[in-house]
Amino acid sequence: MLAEELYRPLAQKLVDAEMNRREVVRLTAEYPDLTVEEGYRIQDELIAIKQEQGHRVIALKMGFTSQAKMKQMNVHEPIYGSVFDYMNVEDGVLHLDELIHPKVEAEIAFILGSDLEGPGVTGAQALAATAYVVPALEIIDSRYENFHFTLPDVLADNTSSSRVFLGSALHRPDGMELDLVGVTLSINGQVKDLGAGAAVLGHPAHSVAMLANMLSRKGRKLRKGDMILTGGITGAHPLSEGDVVTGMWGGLGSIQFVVTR
Ligand code: 0L1
Ligand code: MG
Repeated sequence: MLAEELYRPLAQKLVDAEMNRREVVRLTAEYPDLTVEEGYRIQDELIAIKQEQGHRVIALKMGFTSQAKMKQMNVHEPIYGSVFDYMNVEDGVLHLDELIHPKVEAEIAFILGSDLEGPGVTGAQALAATAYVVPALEIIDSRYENFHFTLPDVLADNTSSSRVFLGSALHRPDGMELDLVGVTLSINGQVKDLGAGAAVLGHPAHSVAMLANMLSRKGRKLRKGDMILTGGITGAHPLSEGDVVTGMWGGLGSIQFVVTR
């Protein structure tokens, strides 16, 4: 069991790695018995540190929501983390100097119109509670060397949250078949990846429901106005200086950004 006094310094180490743009060795190299629960507790400390620094959580995010990724990581449940205000990029420019080794993936974000409290929330209930959906390009940037981590490590590292580009138009989900929404992710005019909303647990609303159910184990619930990034529809692709990245979602619009030093 991880000693009580280690949670804060381990979280601080990951905060420092992000701020100094310097990757660190995964925590489980030193603490091989770190558990999933302890990973989430370090994440809680990390969130507390950032809030003490004046940052605000603007969204929750789900990760490992595709069967392929869960199998690769040998996990049976997705993971969740937080997205902070300073991570929301509004000018269409991703600055590599602020990051370690960023990758981009295409997602759909949900904005709730009413509270959602588990356990037992279904995808249909999550959809009914959704006011709007909006396309999102998420930037993940593990603070660990070469993206090498185990499940507790990535939980402690706030699920690699780094930046997000959100679509400018909100869309009502009524009548939309979000599982059938097609997405292409292009870099410099070449389609690098594509997929459909169904890549996310069969339907992205299932991801919101699962998050509500996972949070309920901790006595938490999703609230009206919360934004949830539901998980990658495409894989995550590394970025280089000069890249022009374009995501296009059927019926939801597109997002473009450039990568600079
Ligand atoms: O957003 C996500 O899919 C979570 C990613 C966490 C793991 C990674 O860094 O690949
Ligand atoms: Mg993601």
